[in-house]
Amino acid sequence: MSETAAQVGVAAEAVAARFEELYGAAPEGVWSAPGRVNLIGEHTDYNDGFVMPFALPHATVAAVSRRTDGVLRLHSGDVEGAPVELSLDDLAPESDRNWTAYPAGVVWALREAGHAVTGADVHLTSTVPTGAGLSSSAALEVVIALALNDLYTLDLKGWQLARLCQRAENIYVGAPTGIMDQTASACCQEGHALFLDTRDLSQKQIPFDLAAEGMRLLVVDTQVKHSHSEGEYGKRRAGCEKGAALLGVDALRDIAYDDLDAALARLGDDEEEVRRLVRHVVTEDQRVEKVVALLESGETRAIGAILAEGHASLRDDFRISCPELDLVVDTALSSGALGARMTGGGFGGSAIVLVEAADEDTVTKAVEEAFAAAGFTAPRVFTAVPSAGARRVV
Ligand code: GAF
Repeated sequence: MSETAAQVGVAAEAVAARFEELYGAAPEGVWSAPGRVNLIGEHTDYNDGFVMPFALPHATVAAVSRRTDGVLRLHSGDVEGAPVELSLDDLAPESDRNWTAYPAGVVWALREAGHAVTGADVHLTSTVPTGAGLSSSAALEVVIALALNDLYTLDLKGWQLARLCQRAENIYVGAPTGIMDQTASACCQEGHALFLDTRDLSQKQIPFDLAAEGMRLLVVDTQVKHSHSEGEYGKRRAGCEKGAALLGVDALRDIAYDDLDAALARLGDDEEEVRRLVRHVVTEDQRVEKVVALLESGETRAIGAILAEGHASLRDDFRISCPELDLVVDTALSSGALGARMTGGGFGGSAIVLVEAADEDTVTKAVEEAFAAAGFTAPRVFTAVPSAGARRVV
């Protein structure tokens, strides 16, 4: 058993025991859904483009039982207080600003899609850091969707659960996110990165075992918190949609890289912001395809330069970086990293750093020292190992 599987096993026992204390009977089962990092392909998912996330060992673990009386009881071991009790008939979009909106939103989305979910008792806990750009929200949604899929024998596939979870997040929570995070949590596989076409959700599992090749991927959580229900994410999305409309395509994915210059020239002088957004999305899709090709031909070290290009594009064209993320990337690159970039939605959160295993400590120390010298909160650094997607653990 891998270390990760052992950790989830331990968490599952504790979560089941706490469920029994809270609700007076053992749960019908325990499920786990991971957070993710995105290797490359940022802000491409709501443009029908390509992404390449992999699952983290950090996960949300939930003990769940069915109810038949139209009641949903939700409890988190990470939040003070008694279970929150909701009536399924009262669930309504944007009615809840707490963590409970995510699981309640999934139940709402399932019922709205016609699935006969009649209630549930839930106790959960998570090791996915919140607000760190590592998809704690998706892990919370997907673990509930998978548990209810199994318990109510809905027979939905991972990608279908991801779509329902995205709907919960977009409509119920009110955050206009794409489909990457939920699909990553539902569909990733241990030892692989997921090459996902977000237009039709076709997928390819790409072997991604850096340890075997003498490398590491560090995640640097800058501790700068962010939230996608705040306005900047939505503004970027609206800007991309405007770009697609001005260029007469369904989505920016439809602009071929070779046609980019001509497309940019067609945008008016007063569309400088849209021009930058379009350039990021079209070049980022191409970076994903380049990374896939390099990994498939065994040239893993060469992806480092593409990660760094991706960061520059997110910083200068998409304008969603921040001083802490830039400091991680600049320091990592100047202290010997093969590549580095911000990951996730931006405006804070985490960066990833590709290093030779032998350079891991030097690069980590350089980043920590640079943060101290800049007067920033100390970052949290860990090594990311591509881990399993959502699954039943008990
Ligand atoms: C966030 C969103 F939830 C994703 O859908 C995606 O757009 C990402 O930001 C940026 O690539 O994680």
